[in-house]
Amino acid sequence: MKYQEIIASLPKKERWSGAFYNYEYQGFWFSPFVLEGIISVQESFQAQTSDILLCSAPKTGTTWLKALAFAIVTRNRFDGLSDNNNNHPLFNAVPHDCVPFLEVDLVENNKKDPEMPLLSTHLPFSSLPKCIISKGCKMVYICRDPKDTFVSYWHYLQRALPGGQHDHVVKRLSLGTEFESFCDGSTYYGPYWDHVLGYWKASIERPDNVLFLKYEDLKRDTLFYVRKLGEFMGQPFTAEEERRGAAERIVEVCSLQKLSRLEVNKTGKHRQGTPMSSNNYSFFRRGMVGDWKNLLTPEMQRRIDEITEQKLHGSGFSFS
Ligand code: PAP
Repeated sequence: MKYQEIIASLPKKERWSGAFYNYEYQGFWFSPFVLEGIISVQESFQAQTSDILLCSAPKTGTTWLKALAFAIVTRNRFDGLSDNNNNHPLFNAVPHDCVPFLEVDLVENNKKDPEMPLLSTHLPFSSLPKCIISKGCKMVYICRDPKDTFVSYWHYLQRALPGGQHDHVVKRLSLGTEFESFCDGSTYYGPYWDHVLGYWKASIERPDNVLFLKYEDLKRDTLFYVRKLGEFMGQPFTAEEERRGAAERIVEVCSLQKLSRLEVNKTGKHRQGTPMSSNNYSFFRRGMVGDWKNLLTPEMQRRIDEITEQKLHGSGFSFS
């Protein structure tokens, strides 16, 4: 409630036929359900030098990155990842519930499990609490082709919302309207391209602090990036671990196929009873590169490609 005056003064745009508004804050658009938390963590979050942030815009590989990073950093704490170790957190909770989400979970109490350095955020680089940068915290950013990101977002809305507080919205969803909002940057945490560029520039300026990944690369050679993540997060795989295939095992356990078949991810709910409630299965769908071909018209494809070209021009970054 503390920040309602600030929020009331922000530019806003109607979402989902008036179901609620998104607000523009510091150059990005946010849903009202996270905005208070964002302003609050910007004011009072206390980063530790050892914190490692998993950063992403929505629908770009967040769930997968959380699962992989969590499995890597906790591999000596939880007894392996064998199929008969039913106690491992990844077998009992959606990856989102294994890694605290900065702008929601760390708002009031700054308490993190001291043995688990990971936290996650969808915040753009420019809106991160300043102490995260000044303390030199490590960050891993994942991005994805904007066309697949939009398509994933579109399917997510229809899978996540039913049965929750926004059930009534599902009938009002329109592909055309969502597409326009994605293109004009007003879907949550948008503009997507600016989000990516913020972390891209940070990764060039601070390569030791920011590891920049692409979903498509992670799909192409997951094992290579699991090893890279281990090194970057200060926990490289030892020769003994390599001999017993520890990195390979993490790749396998965190695969879409494995995670999506777990009971908790088929039937469980994330943040049940809150405005951010969603069905766990909505975080796992096809995981395909190029799935946009199954939804976007040639005109839509052209439109996103044009925006991408304009936005990335001169940045040195390309999605391909
Ligand atoms: P979030 O921002 O709501 O957390 P996020 O995890 O970033 O969503 O994106 C979901 C996408 O990641 C889905 O893509 P799709 O809609 O194109 O299928 C989902 O299938 C994919 N995904 C989730 N888990 C994995 C995984 N283990 N491996 C590969 N892709 C995954």
